[in-house]
Amino acid sequence: MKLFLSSAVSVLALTIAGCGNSVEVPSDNVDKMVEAASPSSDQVTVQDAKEFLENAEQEKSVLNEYQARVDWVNNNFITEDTNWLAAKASEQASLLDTRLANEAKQFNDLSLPEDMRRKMDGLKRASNFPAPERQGAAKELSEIMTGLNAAYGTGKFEYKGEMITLTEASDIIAESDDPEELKAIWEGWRTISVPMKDDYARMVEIVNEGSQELGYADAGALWRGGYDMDADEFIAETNRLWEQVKPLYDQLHCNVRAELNEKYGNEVVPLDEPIRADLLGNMWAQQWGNVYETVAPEGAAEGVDTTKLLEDNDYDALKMVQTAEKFFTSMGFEPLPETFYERSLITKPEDREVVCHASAWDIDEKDDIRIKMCTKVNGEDFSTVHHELGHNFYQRAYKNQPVFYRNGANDGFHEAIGDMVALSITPEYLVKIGLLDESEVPGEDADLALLMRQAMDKVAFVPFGLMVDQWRWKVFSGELTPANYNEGWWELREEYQGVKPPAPRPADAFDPGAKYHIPGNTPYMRYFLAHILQFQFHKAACDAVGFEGPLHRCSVYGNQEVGEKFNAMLEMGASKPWPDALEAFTGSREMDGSAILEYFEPLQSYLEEQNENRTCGW
Ligand code: X8Z
Ligand code: ZN
Repeated sequence: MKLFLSSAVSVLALTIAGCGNSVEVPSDNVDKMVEAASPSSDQVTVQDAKEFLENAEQEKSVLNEYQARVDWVNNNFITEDTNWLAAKASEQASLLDTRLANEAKQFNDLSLPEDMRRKMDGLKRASNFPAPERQGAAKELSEIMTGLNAAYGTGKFEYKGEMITLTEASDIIAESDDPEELKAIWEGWRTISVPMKDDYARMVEIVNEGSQELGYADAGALWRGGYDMDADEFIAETNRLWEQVKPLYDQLHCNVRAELNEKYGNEVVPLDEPIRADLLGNMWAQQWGNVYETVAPEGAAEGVDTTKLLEDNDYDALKMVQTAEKFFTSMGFEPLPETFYERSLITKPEDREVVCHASAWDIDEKDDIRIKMCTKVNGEDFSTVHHELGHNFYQRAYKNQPVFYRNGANDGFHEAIGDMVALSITPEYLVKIGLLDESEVPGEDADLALLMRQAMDKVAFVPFGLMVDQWRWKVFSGELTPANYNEGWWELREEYQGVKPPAPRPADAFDPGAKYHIPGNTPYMRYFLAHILQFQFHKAACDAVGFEGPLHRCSVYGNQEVGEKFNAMLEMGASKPWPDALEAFTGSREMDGSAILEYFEPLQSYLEEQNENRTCGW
């Protein structure tokens, strides 16, 4: 089973089901290797390793489908009992992962064909949250992780005498421009995570112990080891990518702060300080699109308001999903199976507790793919629907890979697929699908507006995408202890994003826990990488069709040639190091921020002009 993203439990078992699938070990020279086993391998042979991997794949297939189904029910219907079941399934998965990872160690010194070595390495990182071998550890870990996920999913707080959910609170953060109200809602949501802190700290101890048993310094090192490069090199790589994008972010920040200052005054938005995080239209200030109107370039022609178009055309959640599906099929991908529509959850049920955070699921690693989303009819969720379907189409493209390779080339690829497709939602595309009238297509003079809207989500996100796991890396390494979890979080928020809380935080606050992926235990650097990769993919696709205009005007809707090339990358799954997959589609072996810079180039010039007489920075 593989889902993107969702519950704690799912993350425990990182590899994959495919019950009944025959197990392939696509090495053509295993037999030769058996004869020529290295001298250090006098106890175990390559044949032993081959059999071990075959059995491991079978075992994981069976358990993962079971766990996926239990998890699906738990995330769609959070109760005492489904939490109990999910914790049990997670414990079983965790025990299996730990056993297999430890058994794999016996082959450490054996010279293996590259493909088998890759699978062995993958096995050691099968879980991002490994339990240690000692009795009771997997149970304790699974119970904590399931509990954290459920606590987030059911979180509510009192506002004006009523208990409100994240969905309701988010609407207020998106729409209100009353600083007092925004502050109250922002602080209110953060009360739900206060009780998580002790469990979180205990979980960190357990997964560090498990990671150390696997030979990693801590769980952060285990996570950083998943990118076909040295863990330290990966840190340098993320910093390099950030340095590329930072000048653009700094300009955007400077302009947004100045516009918010005009709106709210010096008291609320001082011009030399980080921006108050509750004023940016999003509960975590991770995407700022909801305050676009405040920063809309003056005098520039209007862009396109997708929310309004969807509303005016009577779109509902189902139609949004079908429209996104059509984008993929227009590129030559097979339509989604009927079961997708029968089994997915696409609107928020009123009668039960669900985890509303959007996710894509692969229940059996064959055809039972689904999404779970409390979809609202707006532009943001229209993009998210494409994001989720990107996961599903990727899952289906690599379903014929061996079990251990049914995954993204790296996790950033998985997050970038649907986003790349959504970059093709241009005005011209909206005309093609009947959402916009030909006469309403904004001219070149609206490019600034289009780019500003996009930057408020995509550029604003980049430092947030980077800092979340920088925080977790520090937590895992012990550089941050429970006593300074929260200060450490806000130091990074300030350093990278230039945002600050609306008021000093209480001593017991655990603000990281109010962001889904912390209690949901989903690594986050994947989204940072995806924000670089999606533009790289988009540029490669546009180059492939010979598009000559500005990148943000390019749409690859209906282009089967691009679809074929795209599919060639997707169907590789994780069978090869990610630079091979990247090269297959883009011709380059390096992740590179120059495509996002090229996309926003006209905006960058505008921002620099706007900021000319301003003091930027914080
Ligand atoms: O969690 C998600 C997706 C599911 S994989 C909806 N995203 C991150 C977030 O919401 O924080 C997509 C963008 C970043
Ligand atoms: Zn995703």
